[in-house]
Amino acid sequence: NKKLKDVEISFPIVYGTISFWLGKKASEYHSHKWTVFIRSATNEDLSVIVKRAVFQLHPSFTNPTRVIEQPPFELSETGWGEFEIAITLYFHSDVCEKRVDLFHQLKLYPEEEAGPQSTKKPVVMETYDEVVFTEPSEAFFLRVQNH
Ligand code: SLL
Repeated sequence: NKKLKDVEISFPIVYGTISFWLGKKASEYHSHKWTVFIRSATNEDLSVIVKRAVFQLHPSFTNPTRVIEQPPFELSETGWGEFEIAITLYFHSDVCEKRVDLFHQLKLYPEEEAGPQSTKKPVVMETYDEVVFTEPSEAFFLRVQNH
């Protein structure tokens, strides 16, 4: 598997959370429904490079290590509290042997300026980033070219 020197492949991504307050359906421990996601920032299929995304939730959740092996790389939960979610990306073997760790602070409650909580206005928090692969294999390079 030939490596291409002096070539860099950069993959723009967006990861974050979207959270809905449950309003009348809220209970003490399940006041919000939220989704954590990671996707391509340019509407590419992330599964071209990503084999698996592992989301590490707060230990108060049942089975806090969630493994997603198909797009969309996301999961939804209900809960009451904010915490940091660790996201680990594993790539296809011809893409990269290394993994990437990302961290995202789950946000459930709106900023004061945004007004009171509403079931109609989700709280969105997302981060733009780029995953860069240096000296890609020729196979991977050709695969992204054709996409
Ligand atoms: C806090 N440090 O105290 C944080 C912890 C944990 C949130 C927040 C669990 C829901 C469930 C849940 O929402 N945990 O029991 O399924 O704010």
